Amino acid sequence: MRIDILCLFPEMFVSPFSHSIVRRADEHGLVDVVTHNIRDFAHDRHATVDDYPYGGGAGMVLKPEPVFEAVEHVWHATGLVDAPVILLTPGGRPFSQRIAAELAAYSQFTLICGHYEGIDERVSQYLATDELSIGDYVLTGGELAAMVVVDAVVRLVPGVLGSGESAAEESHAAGLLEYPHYTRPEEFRGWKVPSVLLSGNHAEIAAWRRRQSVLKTAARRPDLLDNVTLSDKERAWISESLLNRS
Ligand code: 6GU
Repeated sequence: MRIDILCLFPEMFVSPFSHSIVRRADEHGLVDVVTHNIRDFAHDRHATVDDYPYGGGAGMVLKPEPVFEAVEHVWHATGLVDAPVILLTPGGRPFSQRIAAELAAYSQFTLICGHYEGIDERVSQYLATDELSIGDYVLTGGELAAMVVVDAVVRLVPGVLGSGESAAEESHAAGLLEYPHYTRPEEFRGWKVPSVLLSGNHAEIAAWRRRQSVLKTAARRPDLLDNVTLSDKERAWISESLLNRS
């Protein structure tokens, strides 16, 4: 998989991508992440990439020409023109595990990091194939959002996670939050590990974990339950726990 990132601060990616799972994926030749500075595609000798907003108002707007030309440079360099071009902006579709999995199936995609007060609307209309946001808060630029998207996608690329790590069982993969984890010691400062986990009874352990996942999701993220199929018994667990709370 190849991921091209177009941004104003490519240096921001150096440390995160040289420590995380992204580095391992890169070393194994599974993922190639290439950053580009939009400023290198500016037209004037001052390398201007922003300008005043038409109609007035506060802040500056990222000009369209350097962004279009940076994407066209990627197309020329890779010979592929039907890969997704994703604009990272607080106004985008909410990024999710489902979208991460969809992106992980592509052999290539491009991320554009917005900046300033905004980016010329023609990038959104005529260049980007999608727009993503990583949450309901405002970041200074799209770089941190790009790191989040790359991390979430890369760990889903086949072969990136080791055999001991599973992307299938974890939070959100099944639409539920993950069950609690414990490791040694069996008792820490008087707090014991739930005895079922020490029982060696795999069916009981699986049932306990499922129940924990269902109840935790119902308590913290009931919105997630709209997209999950639960058995009658699991629904009863939830009703019972809600009764016990009130
Ligand atoms: Cl993708 N960009 C910016 N600037 N802020 C954000 C965001 C993206 N997602 C959430 N906040």
